[in-house]
Amino acid sequence: MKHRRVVDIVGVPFDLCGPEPGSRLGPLAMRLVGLETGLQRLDYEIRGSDLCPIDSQVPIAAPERAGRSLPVYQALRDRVAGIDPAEAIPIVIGGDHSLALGSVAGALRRHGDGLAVLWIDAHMDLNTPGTTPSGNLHGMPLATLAHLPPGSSSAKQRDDVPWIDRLHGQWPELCAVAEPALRRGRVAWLGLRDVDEGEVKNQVDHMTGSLPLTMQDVDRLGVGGCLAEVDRWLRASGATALWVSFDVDVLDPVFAPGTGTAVRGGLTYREGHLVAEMLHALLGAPDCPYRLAGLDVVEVNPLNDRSNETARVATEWVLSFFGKSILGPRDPGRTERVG
Ligand SMILES: [Mn+2]
Repeated sequence: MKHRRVVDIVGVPFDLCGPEPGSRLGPLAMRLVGLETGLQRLDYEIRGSDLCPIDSQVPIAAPERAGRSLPVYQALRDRVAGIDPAEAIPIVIGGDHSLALGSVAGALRRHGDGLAVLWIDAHMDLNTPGTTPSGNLHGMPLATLAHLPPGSSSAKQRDDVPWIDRLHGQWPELCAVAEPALRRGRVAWLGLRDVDEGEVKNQVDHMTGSLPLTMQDVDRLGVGGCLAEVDRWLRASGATALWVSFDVDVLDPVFAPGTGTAVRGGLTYREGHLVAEMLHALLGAPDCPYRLAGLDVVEVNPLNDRSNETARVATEWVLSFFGKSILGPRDPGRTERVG
């Protein structure tokens, strides 16, 4: 009997930690354009459900948000940790990117030290209370996962983020969601183009061995060259599992306008798909020493969108990531040679 692959889709309709609400509708929007039927057509069995119902309460005052978010991260962590990697692959659909604290923390419980993360995003998401310009937790998940020290906040931050002291107080609790912490050399970024000065400092000072690939790297090396670099880095680091965190804002806003913090100069539709297809090929290669731990797809915000285009492009990306190809299953592996 043919082995059926199983995916466990965890929708997280949660968006308290971006600039404005709306990405709580992302999981629904992606289901409505056929995420599940598309995966079924690729012969995946679908499990899972949303982590919580869609909350209709707005607005929620900024100082309250981190406290309201903590139980969501903990619940998501426990949910992902409860998925046996031998049985199913977790797909976490957001929601804002702060929820990766929960999803990756869940994967860390399963894969421990061997877990690496590929952060496909226009942003580095490595701010701490000492560097954040906005106070929004969706710009800090990697810093909490890696247990970065909070740093001290500037006078300007105190003006811009009046609840910054509360955030400093909550930092240890937020970091404690991830136990063990993500190893600091085990993060690669792809598609960076809007990075805060403080994040660069955090990366240089604390993230020795991590691999930041920017849009300029994509321009110079192409998607294929960048992914070959990621693959080399993963093999050299001895990683045994890879969590892929896909923020739809890595795509150019021409193709993915429905997101909270769009930045021009991103991946084209074709480049985005090539990333997905090549990751599929890398992870499926017979000698690949690391296995797929799971996938986040975040920051689809239908309220900023045009005709649900962004949920559609994100869904198509997921299908490519899970093996959809132009010529179907008989496509003779043309994307398998990388670099
Ligand atoms: Mn992000």
